[in-house]
This record gives sequence, structure tokens and C-alpha cells, in this order.
Amino acid sequence: MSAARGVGHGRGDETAPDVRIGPPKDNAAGPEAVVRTLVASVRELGPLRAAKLLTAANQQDGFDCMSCAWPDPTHRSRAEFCENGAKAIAWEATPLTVPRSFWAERSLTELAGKDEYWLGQQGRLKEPVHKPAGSDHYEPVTWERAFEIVGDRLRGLASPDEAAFYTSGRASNEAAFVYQLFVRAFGTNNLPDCSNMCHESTGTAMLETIGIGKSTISYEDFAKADLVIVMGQNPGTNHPRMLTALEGTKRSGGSVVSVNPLPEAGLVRYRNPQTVRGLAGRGTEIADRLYQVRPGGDMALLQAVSKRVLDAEDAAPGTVLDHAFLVEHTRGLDALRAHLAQLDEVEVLRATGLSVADVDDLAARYLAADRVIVTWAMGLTQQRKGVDTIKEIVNLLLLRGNIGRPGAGASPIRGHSNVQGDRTMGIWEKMPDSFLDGLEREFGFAPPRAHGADSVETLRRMRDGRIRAFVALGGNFVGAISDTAAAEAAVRGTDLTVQISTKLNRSHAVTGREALILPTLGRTEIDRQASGPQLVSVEDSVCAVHASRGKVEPVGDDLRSEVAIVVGMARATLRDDADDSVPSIDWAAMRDDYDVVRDHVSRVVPGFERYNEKVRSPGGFVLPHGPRDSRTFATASGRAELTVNVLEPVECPPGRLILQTLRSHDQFNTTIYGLADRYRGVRGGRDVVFVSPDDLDELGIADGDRVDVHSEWPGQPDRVLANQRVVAYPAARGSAAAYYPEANVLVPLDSTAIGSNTPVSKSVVVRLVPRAEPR
Ligand SMILES: Nc1nc2c(c(=O)[nH]1)N[C@H]1C(S)=C(S)[C@@H](COP(=O)(O)OP(=O)(O)OC[C@H]3O[C@@H](n4cnc5c(=O)[nH]c(N)nc54)[C@H](O)[C@@H]3O)O[C@H]1N2
Ligand SMILES: Nc1nc2c(c(=O)[nH]1)N[C@H]1C(S)=C(S)[C@@H](COP(=O)(O)OP(=O)(O)OC[C@H]3O[C@@H](n4cnc5c(=O)[nH]c(N)nc54)[C@H](O)[C@@H]3O)O[C@H]1N2
Ligand code: SF4
Ligand SMILES: [Mo]
Repeated sequence: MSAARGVGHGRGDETAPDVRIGPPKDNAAGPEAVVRTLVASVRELGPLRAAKLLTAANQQDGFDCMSCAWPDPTHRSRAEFCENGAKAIAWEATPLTVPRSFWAERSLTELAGKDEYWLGQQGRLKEPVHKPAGSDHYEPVTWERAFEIVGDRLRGLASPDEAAFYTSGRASNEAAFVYQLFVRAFGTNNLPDCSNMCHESTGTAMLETIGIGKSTISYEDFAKADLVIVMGQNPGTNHPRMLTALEGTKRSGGSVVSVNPLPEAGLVRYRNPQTVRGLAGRGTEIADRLYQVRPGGDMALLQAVSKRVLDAEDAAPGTVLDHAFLVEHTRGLDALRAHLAQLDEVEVLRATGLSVADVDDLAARYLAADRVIVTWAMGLTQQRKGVDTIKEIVNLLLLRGNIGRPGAGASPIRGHSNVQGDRTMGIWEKMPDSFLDGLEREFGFAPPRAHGADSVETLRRMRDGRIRAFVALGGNFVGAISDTAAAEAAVRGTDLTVQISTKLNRSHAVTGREALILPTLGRTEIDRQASGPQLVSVEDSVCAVHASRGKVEPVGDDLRSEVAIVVGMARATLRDDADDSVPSIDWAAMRDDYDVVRDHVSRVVPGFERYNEKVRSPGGFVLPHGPRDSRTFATASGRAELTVNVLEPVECPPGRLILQTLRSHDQFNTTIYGLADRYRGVRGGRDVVFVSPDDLDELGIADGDRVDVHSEWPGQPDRVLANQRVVAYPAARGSAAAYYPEANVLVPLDSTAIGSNTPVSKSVVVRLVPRAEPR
């Protein structure tokens, strides 16, 4: 397959697509969102199923919205969901299923030519299927046979390290815990996950500086903050109910600013669909200022602001920094001060694309605010210097004691609804020894200690023939990771791929020589096991753990829960009849009653004591968090670390742009709900590249032109995303944007963040090449 095709994009070189462009919107949500939510869910689900599900979403006896990891307020209203939550629910709970005849009718070759939108539209998977080696078709298979194949092939590997076990962040705590237990009992730490492509830079930076990789605030802190700085995040689309929290900041007198190359709709103006003001009025202006930073310029901006804070302290000693906090709880102030004294302001302006007045303005706001929260998402983490950028957030906050007190803190906003919980449960290729010791004590076997492969490393090892079997608990690994062509070649080189999934995606079409699809229950569905209906639990972005109970009948009789599937694989793989080294674990007991899983967790993972009791209390419970609760920092020094980080701005050669790959309003990661991006004015297609009108003038390209986007990486041939429509858009100068996952083809596998190995999906050096024959 040629690199130019992108993900399932045969479309690129065919007849003219009919993408239509209108003006971007300045407001998010409002009545249109409510109507769209209801119409779409009723159309997909029917009125009864829709009513049952929407009223149970995010309620204490209902299920947790499976879309993003935004937390719930303590006091919930009757309708605690948003337009995009409703889309996720409708997508999962659709009664449409893939018929048995599908597998004989459609070859893998044919499926590989379809795009993600088409694949997702085929409905829910409802029976296990197997693609034998050498065949171009899946065929239905019994669960017993499917497990036997998994067990057989895994046991046949030369070493457990020849297998990798991926997790996407929708898996429940219970499924994740049982899964990592199976993988470690099997004998490897090869547990790559979506977090490797997502907030890994956050975890790395925060663990090193404050001793824990999770948000230091609670939901209620938003209403207490004087200033919230939203960096590299598009909440109006990706965490829609965050706008309600930010509205809370505004209404209690605080201010909100956005640092982003794009003016994202919800941050400009928000019309809360749950208030009369939001429905009838113009809504609330959320962001008081947009600092339209050049991609990758955040680190320079943060350093420049910290420098101004230190300068202000020099001008009025004793009045600016939180000396008591710094002395008692931190280390490294002198080194930071010395480092920032050398900061090259010319370099800062070049890196940020901002004016001195902009930088001064942000610094003045920071200095004027007693309580400051910084939140961020992918605009910061998916950068080459993502880890250092987040360390600079920590520096800035520490200088004025903005951690561990009300209305202040560092708040990464997680992506998948349980990606944070999965990590807590041990889904990580390098879990600390303390966790592994806990497993050893509880289960009586010696877990492997050598660190395993993360997502990018898994692909490299597949490419090199060192990983031969791949199991995925959810997600769409090949569709989500960088460098599509390289990724697909690597996956096709493996012996076996196994996908535990709800719906079809690219990873079912691009497989190892042999492949299995194991269909699973979604979170909306009632999960019945031997002991009765089960509940599962999840952890949100602010460390609150709560229960989720399915509400509707499963779409098929032969679906199994994720826990049951993992147990099936474990029992087929880890047979202890002949071999003393195989731990004896009562897998069936965990499958039959998830309380048994939670009892194990309560003895292995700190903070989960009395898990079964606490998860059943209304609203669940909040995990302990040293910096948030008591300003204690579990770093090597026992203090929060102010760090010195060397600036290395993204270089952009003349005639090139820095391209970011981002989400439309109508998708969840690789799941494409529809072909519109309403807030950005795009309808009917996704093959667009957004560029500022001034850059287009300079490049001699016009709005509406068709271009091939070439990505450049030293020593390698160009990667190409063919035939995109250019959209003149109010983007930062020198930047461009295109949609993920189609644009993943442009991100080189070797382009990863220093320290976290996260693909650099937000800074790709590209050149726009006008199509030879414009249409
Ligand atoms: N509806 C919906 N909800 C989702 C998802 C979804 O796909 N759909 N995905 C979920 C997941 S897994 C995640 S991780 C989150 C993702 O949530 P976001 O991080 O909001 O997602 P992106 O679309 O990648 O948007 C990145 C934002 O960063 C900005 N940006 C890009 N480069 C830079 C930069 O260099 N500096 C700054 N300051 N900003 C930059 C972009 O303009 C954009 O606003 O959302 C979660 N929620
Ligand atoms: N270029 C570029 N690449 C990126 C990003 C980017 O911004 N730009 N973002 C990155 C980020 S932040 C992330 S998180 C990753 C996402 O990577 P993944 O998490 O691997 O991808 P998703 O698209 O979220 O996975 C969707 C699939 O999960 C399955 N699924 C849905 N619900 C369930 C369930 O309840 N159980 C099970 N077992 N399966 C289910 C369905 O089959 C669905 O097709 O992509 C990363 N890749
Ligand atoms: S904000 Fe996120 S978790 Fe909450 S309802 Fe919307 S999509 Fe679901
Ligand atoms: Mo993510």
C-alpha cells in the first residue's frame, strides 16, 4: 500500500469529494446541540432505548459516559450528558449488528479499502470470528475454539516477550486489572496502551516533578479559581461539559484564557444548554483572551511567564513568590532562577509567534490571580518537548504555591473515559516495583520486572520480527498510531492479532497472518455473570472512582464481557497441569463475581481499601493524592522539583508549515460519527487542511485549492496525504491543521516526544504541493 493513501482513503485520488466550507462558529452548544443530540439518539436507538440511556448517563445508579474522562459534579442534574456523550452512547448502543453473512461476503482486502466511517457504520459485532492464516475471510468460530487458538499460539511463542497486549482507555478497572494480571502471569510487561500516544508526556513530567501523574484539583476547584489557563485543548468538542465548569469560573468572578493556535468555538462563547441564558441568550464568553501560539511554542511562553514572575519578585522582594511554600516543599529555585535569567526573549517571540505585549499580558494575569489552574491536553503532550513543556507548567504553578490549595493546581484533562483508571490498575509497560510486589504478595507468583514495550516500541519490534502476537483490549491500534503505512506493514508481519471490540475498525482489516475478533459488551449493556448483574468502575480525570451499571439488554446473546473474555484467554493460556511455574489463580471466581476482582485490587493498589463498599457509596470515592491533599510529594527528594529545561523550538524551514493533527466535532478518535465539523464550518467531508490566509498568500495557494500534503523527515522519502482541500482559517501563522486519523500517515514513527516516546502528532513539518490538475 502506498504511503499516500492514508487510513482507508482510497477516496483521496478518486472523484471530487463534496466537502463544503462555511464560516467557523464563535459559540458552542446552545439549542442546536440539544436538538442534534435528541434527534440523533432517537434515530439511532429508538425513543425507548434513547430515553432509558440518556437519563441514566452519568447518574449515580447509571453508567459512566464512555466518551471522555471529564468528571461529574457532586451535585448532578437530571441531564448530565452532552452532545458528544450522546453520540458515543448512540454509537455503542445501536441495535444494528453485523450479520453472519457479512463475513463470507466481505473479504479482508475489501474491508481494508473501506474508511473508518464505513466500518463503524456496519453495526455492533456479535459473534467471535477467526481468520485462518492464508485466508482472506473471517469465519464464525465458537468462543471455546477462539480461546483455544489464543492459548495455543501464545504458548507456542519462544518467549512471552514475543507478545504484546494493548489496552484502549475505555476498559473498566475490573477488566484492566484482570488483563494485566493475565499478561504478567503469562510473563511479560509488554502492555502498550493508548496513553502512550496521549497523556504519557504528562505522566512522565508530573511523576518526576510532583511524584504523581494525575490532576491535583477536584471538580469544585474550577469555581474557586481566579484564573484558569486552558492550554492545547479543545473542550467544546472533546470535553464538552468542561465548559459548564469554566462557566462556573466566570460566574464566580474568575477569568479563563486559552493558549491555542486556533480560536476554538466553545472557548470563545458557550451557550449552556441547561440554562435559559444559554438557550435563549448569546451565552457566556468563556475565554477572556486567546494567545494564538505557534505550535510547540508553549514551552517558551511558559518560561517567559515564569521569568516575569521572578522579575516581579526581584522588583518587590518578598511579595510575589510563595516563599514559605517554596522553602518547605520544593527544590531547585536557584537553578531555575539562574536558567531563566538567560532566557533569550527574541527566541521566545520567534518560538511563540506572540508579541511582547501578549507575553506581558499573560504574566500580568498570572501575577494578579491568587488561585490559578492550568489545564491541558494533546496540544501540549504530543510535542517533541511535551514532557519539558509540562514541567514548565509545574514550575510556573510552584513559584506562587498554586498546588495543593483550593482553586489552584495542575490539571491534565484525560481523553478516554477510563484511561486514568487503567493505569492505576497496572496497565503500563513500566509499573513500579511497589505495584509488582503487591501482585506477588496477593497472587503468589513472581511478575516479570524488566520494563516492556510501549506503543511505538511495539511497532518497532513487530517490524523487526521480535513481537509476533498482538492482543488488543479495545481500541484501534493500527488506526490510531503514527506512520500508518509503516504501522500497517508491521502489523501484517505478525503471526496473530486478536481484537476485543464492540465495532469494526481498521485494526480488524489490517491484521496478522491469523486473526481473531472477540466481540464484547459495551458499557451501556447489562453484564450478567453467575452471581448476577455486575457493576464495573472507572476513574475520571480528577481521581474520582465510581460505579457504572449497564442499563439495556445486550445487542446479541453471544457477547461476553471484557472480564469474561480476558478470563477465557487466561484459562486457555495459563494451564498449570504440567508446569509448576504457572501461577494458580482462580480466574473463574473473578469472572463470576467482579467483587472478587475488587477484593484483590483492594489488597494490591493503595487507595482501594474497602473498594467494594466504597464503590457502592453514592458518587463513589476519591483516591488519595499527596500534592492535592497535604502538599506531600513522593519524589526522590520528597519535595516538588523545580526543573531546568532547555528550550529547543520547533524549526520550520522556509516555505513549510507546522501541521497538527486534531479531532473534528464529529468523531471519537478513530471512530467517525459523521463528516461534519460544525464549529469549524466544515460539512460533508474530512479531507481538509486549515491554513491562515496570510500564509496562503505567501505560498501562492488559494482557499479551495487542492493540495497534496508532504511531510518531511530527515533522510526519508516524503510521506504524503493526497488531495486535501485548503481551507483559509484563522490559524496561527506558520501552522496548519488536518484531521486525525487520516493525517497519521504524515507522522513519522521516529518522531516522538523526548522522555515519553509519544508520537509528535501536533508538530509535523509539511509542504503543501498544489495538485497538478486542479479540479
Ligand atoms: N468528542 C470527542 N471527545 C473526545 C475525543 C474525541 O475524539 N471526540 N477524544 C478523547 C481523547 S482520547 C483525548 S486525548 C481528548 C483530546 O482532547 P484535545 O486535546 O482537546 O483534542 P485535539 O483535537 O487533539 O485538540 C488539540 C488542541 O490543541 C491545540 N493545539 C495543537 N497544537 C498546539 C500547540 O502547539 N500548542 C497549543 N497550546 N495548542 C495546540 C489544537 O488547536 C486543539 O485545540 O479528547 C477526548 N474526548
Ligand atoms: N495523529 C494523531 N494520532 C493520534 C492522536 C492525535 O491527536 N493525532 N491521538 C492519540 C490519542 S490521544 C489516543 S487516546 C489514541 C486512541 O487510540 P485507541 O484508543 O486505540 O483508538 P479508539 O479510536 O479510541 O478506539 C476505538 C475502537 O475501540 C473499540 N471499542 C469501543 N468501545 C469499546 C468497549 O467498550 N470495549 C472494547 N473492548 N472495545 C471498544 C471499537 O472497536 C472502536 O472502533 O490515538 C492517538 N493517535
Ligand atoms: S463531557 Fe465527556 S463524559 Fe461528560 S457527557 Fe460529555 S462526552 Fe460524556
Ligand atoms: Mo487520548
